[in-house]
Amino acid sequence: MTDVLNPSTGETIAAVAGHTVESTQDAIGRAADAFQRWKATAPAERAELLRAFARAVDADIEHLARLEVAEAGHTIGNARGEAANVRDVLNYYAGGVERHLGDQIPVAGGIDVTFNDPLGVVGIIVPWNFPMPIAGWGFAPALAAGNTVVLKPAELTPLTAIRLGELAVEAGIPVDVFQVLPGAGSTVGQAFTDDPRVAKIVFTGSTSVGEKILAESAKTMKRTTLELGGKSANIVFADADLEQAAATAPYGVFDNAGQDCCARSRILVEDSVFDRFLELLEPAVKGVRVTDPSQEDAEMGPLISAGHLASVRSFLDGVDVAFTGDAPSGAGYWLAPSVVLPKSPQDRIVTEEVFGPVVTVQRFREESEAIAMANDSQYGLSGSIWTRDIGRGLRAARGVESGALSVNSHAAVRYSTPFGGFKRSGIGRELGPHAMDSFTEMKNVFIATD
Ligand code: TAP
Repeated sequence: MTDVLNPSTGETIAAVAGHTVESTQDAIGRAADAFQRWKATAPAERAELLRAFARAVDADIEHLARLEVAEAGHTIGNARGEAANVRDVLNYYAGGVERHLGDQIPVAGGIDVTFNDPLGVVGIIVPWNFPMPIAGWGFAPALAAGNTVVLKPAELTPLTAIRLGELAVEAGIPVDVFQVLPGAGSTVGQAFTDDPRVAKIVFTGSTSVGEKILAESAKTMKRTTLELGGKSANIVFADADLEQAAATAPYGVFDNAGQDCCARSRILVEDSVFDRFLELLEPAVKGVRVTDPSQEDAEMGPLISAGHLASVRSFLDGVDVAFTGDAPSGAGYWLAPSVVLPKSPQDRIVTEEVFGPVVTVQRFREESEAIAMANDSQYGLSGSIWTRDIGRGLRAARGVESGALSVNSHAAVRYSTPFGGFKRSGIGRELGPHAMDSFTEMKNVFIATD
């Protein structure tokens, strides 16, 4: 049994039995059997079952949200939005089941058509930072495309995933089509990667584990979608609405206590407005309400664990902290939002993913330098650009090597638009209109008519 702790208090809230390698292999075997039936389900029926699942999630939003506040320390407002996101993603891909079209291609001597065949069993490995949405971004399109799913939540945050598994069954999703298997990454996750019956792995988490999964998946030629780390830039040009850019910058990085692969954790500010921007940023950071995440007005909660808090704190050793916000003291894993002025672009705090409520602010002199600084990273997941010049906004958005950029906004992930990273931020795209393609093999069939 593994204890699940409330990160706001450090208290144990549940104990969850983890799967073994053997019980994981049994579950994969049942998922492989269920695949034969699920892929043969009539499209309209599969779509209706996913809509029923969405309705079950909708009816359970408050319960799911309270679980997420308790196990992950998410603010109650965010947690409700995350449960609603699972519902919305299920509905979105339910709408895709009957619209996942193939092609008819002009050829001589017959007709040529393509089919989107499901892959089989899909293994989804989920991290602790957004336990519900990240699970849904994988299982909704996977199920819609006709695959069965085995899903491993993070050991730190298994409770909402377990509940989603129950809701699927209550909604009528056939047995073994969607199984949630709590347990350790080195046991359950590794068993997914090792098993030749698993056709695809969807992994979200650290770049180091992602690299391992990619290498090991090659042995059985598994398809992979990897969503890994980030070190995204928030570029503020001198012609931007500075008040708006400064007021929103804290929420672009400190949301979910900075435990967000899309966190805009490097603010790059044009030299001529650097000092003014910092003057505006300070009250905005101090205004972030860091408190008990179950309170309706909470804007930031604790970090996920004592170990992670120590890891994030280690980035603050020996750096120049310009100013901080507030955080509760006492029990729980709290850290005040912190703004750092790095000494060099090579500082660890500039180059490595901190995954906590810490942001650096650096200056640039011209557009080309801003883009070069944004791209001076092994990662390329997200980013923001603030300017009133639409041409510059578009040039910068095209120039930054990142998968999901926003101009005059910190919007990152919408279920109707593609999401994923360049460079070492990952492989493949989740969400958006084409996500079901990555859960199918395209089959080409030629039928002679002559
Ligand atoms: P990881 O170790 O990468 O964990 C992510 C998931 O992978 C968890 O479910 C984990 O299981 C599982 N896992 C671990 N080893 C595995 C293996 N050998 N085979 C298959 N699955 C395995 O991340 P973490 O330790 O939680 O966080 C470390 C750092 O990763 C963070 O500080 C942050 O920088 C980054 N991170 C990034 C993201 C995103 S969204 N890109 C999310 C979380 C963390 P367990 O239950 O055993 O942990």
